[in-house]
Amino acid sequence: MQRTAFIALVGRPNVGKSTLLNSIVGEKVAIVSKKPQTTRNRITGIYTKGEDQYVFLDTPGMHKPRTRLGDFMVKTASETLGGVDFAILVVEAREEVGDIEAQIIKRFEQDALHAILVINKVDTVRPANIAKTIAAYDAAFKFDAVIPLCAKNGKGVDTLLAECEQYLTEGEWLFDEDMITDQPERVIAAEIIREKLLRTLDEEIPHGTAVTIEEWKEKGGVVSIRAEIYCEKQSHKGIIIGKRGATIKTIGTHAREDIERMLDTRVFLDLYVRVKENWRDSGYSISGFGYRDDE
Ligand SMILES: Nc1nc2c(ncn2[C@@H]2O[C@H](COP(=O)(O)OP(=O)(O)OP(=O)(O)O)[C@@H](O)[C@H]2O)c(=O)[nH]1
Ligand SMILES: [Mg+2]
Repeated sequence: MQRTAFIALVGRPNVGKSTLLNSIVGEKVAIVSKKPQTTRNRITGIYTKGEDQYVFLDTPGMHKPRTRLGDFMVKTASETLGGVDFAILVVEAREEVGDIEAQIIKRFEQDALHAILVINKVDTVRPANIAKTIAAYDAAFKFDAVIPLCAKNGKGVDTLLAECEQYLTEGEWLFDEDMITDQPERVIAAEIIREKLLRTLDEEIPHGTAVTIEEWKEKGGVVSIRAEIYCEKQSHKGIIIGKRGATIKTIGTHAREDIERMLDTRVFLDLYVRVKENWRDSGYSISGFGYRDDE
């Protein structure tokens, strides 16, 4: 008999939710960067073992939104919590419950949602800090389990998966056995380019970028992709391109390598940079970039 469960990964930005998702499914389905607010959409990661299928939903980090895109991101995370069997709250060992975490916990209470607490990045903290963090969260909510782990090297992820088993219920799988995500390859390719922007550029600029795939052609064992990078200011465009095109070249090379790995084929990647002022506050633009804005 097949069993399945829907599980939300929630938490503030930058705690390692997407890293954990990738670690669970064993491949990169969600982009990761050092900068907060990397994830913008809900991302599905599917883990199937024997008769059991776990559908994990990675979400944008919960934060106080300052743009319409931010509103969309927080709404996405919040709505995801409405449709799952249980949640995993991912935190870092901060020794106290933060405002954002307290709000998420309130939501668990309102929805009578079961939750597991994951204390991530244990490779960076002392055991005493972990113990204090556990004590603080124990006092705030009755988590079904508390699991310290390291999403980056995978240590503790097996324990988390074993803990998730109790929530499985009998029911037909929604996805094929060999599927690890429901995102189309084009969407992942655009995300990979956005990841390289986040990793290459300073602070604010990459947060104002969006990537669209304009062309995708396969011929003679080569995939040719034309992608457009949108940024918010003419000056940002100059920075993205760099001196004599050096920056955009680096971004393109790194993105192409990752896309080739994903598709297991040779790739030609052509990148264009365009300016669309204040697109993060335009409902029209953000839905055009694939961030639905229903309001
Ligand atoms: N040292 C260490 N770093 C980690 C670990 N897990 C994630 N990171 C790093 O933390 C940063 C943020 O990781 P993400 O997975 O993008 O975090 P996120 O929670 O998805 O962030 P948003 O999408 O912005 O909400 C990256 O630089 C990761 O490499 C870990 O277990 N140990
Ligand atoms: Mg993320």
